[in-house]
Amino acid sequence: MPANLPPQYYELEREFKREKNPREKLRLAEELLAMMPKHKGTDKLQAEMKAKISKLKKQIDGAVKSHAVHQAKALDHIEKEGAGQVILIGPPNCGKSSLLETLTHAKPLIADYPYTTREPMTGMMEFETVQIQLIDTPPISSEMYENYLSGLIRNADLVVLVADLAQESMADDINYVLSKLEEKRIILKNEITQKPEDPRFSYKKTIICAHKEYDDEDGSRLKKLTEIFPDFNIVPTSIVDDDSMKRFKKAVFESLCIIRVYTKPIGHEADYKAPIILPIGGTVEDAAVNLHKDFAHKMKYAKVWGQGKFDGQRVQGDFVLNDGDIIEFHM
Ligand SMILES: Nc1nc2c(ncn2[C@@H]2O[C@H](COP(=O)(O)OP(=O)(O)OP(=O)(O)O)[C@@H](O)[C@H]2O)c(=O)[nH]1
Ligand SMILES: [Mg+2]
Repeated sequence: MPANLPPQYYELEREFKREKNPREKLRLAEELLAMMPKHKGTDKLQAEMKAKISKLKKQIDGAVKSHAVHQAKALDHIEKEGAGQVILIGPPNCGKSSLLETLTHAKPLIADYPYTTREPMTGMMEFETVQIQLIDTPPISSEMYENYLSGLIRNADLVVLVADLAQESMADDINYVLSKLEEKRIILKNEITQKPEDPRFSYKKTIICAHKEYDDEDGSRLKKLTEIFPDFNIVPTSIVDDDSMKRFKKAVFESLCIIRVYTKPIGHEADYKAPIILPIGGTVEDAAVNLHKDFAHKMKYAKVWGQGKFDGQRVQGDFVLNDGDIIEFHM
């Protein structure tokens, strides 16, 4: 039986063969498997691809565990921590490291000259009851693009593209970043409603941070930015404006499209310290699985407190939860 593979498959396969980075190779292998029509004619091909995927996973796993690689630091991948991973990217000197320093306990190098940051650095940003991981990165310009940035960006849950309102060239600098990433097959978008048609590309949810807002005295640069990038959510910020930092945190949380659900042991108060994080649309069953993989089978029903429902409403596994809901599981 012929495999009848689409032409895009062969393009992607060539890409896969050329790729040297194991993580990127794994991503492409998974795309190839997803693209394969599932019928008798592709049985062997599917099995081969699954074997390649498993081998790549082992290779990556082994590399992470190996002391030598640990020492050399794999810059293209940072383990996720907290409720979401957010990567700060942008032109040189726009204030990425200053944002990391202001919003987390991290102590990055900050200077009034460009190309200060040489390697990614992480920090945890607190927003109400959750911790969000921020990654500061080296700048992107015509003089510099660290190749590992592509992997880091693809893996992140959200991109914050930082524009420098102190620079006349701020819109050109942002356009340069957008086009450079497009060259690397990463498209930054305000909203992602579907996968890219060409599987070699990745879409990444992005907000623009219009930074150093006080350097834009008459607001003309912010106005220009909103006119040039009307599709993006633009958040004006300054590290000396606490309110703007609060707005920034809120915008980041909302853009992550997640909800916080608090658990409540029967007869006790809810635990607000360690919420369960679910994607928007997450159900009672998702929350149960998140706690423990067997929990969902054992659960008979749950009680939920929150907006738009009566207190202690009895619900089943398919009940859709909202941000801030409190849940009590009954076995
Ligand atoms: N006026 C003003 N200056 C800021 C603000 N945030 C950062 N800066 C200044 O901008 C300069 C660059 O800041 P960094 O945080 O090092 O910028 P960066 O984007 O990390 O720079 P690279 O690592 O070189 O890409 C420093 O002099 C900061 O003090 C702000 O909100 N307002
Ligand atoms: Mg920096």
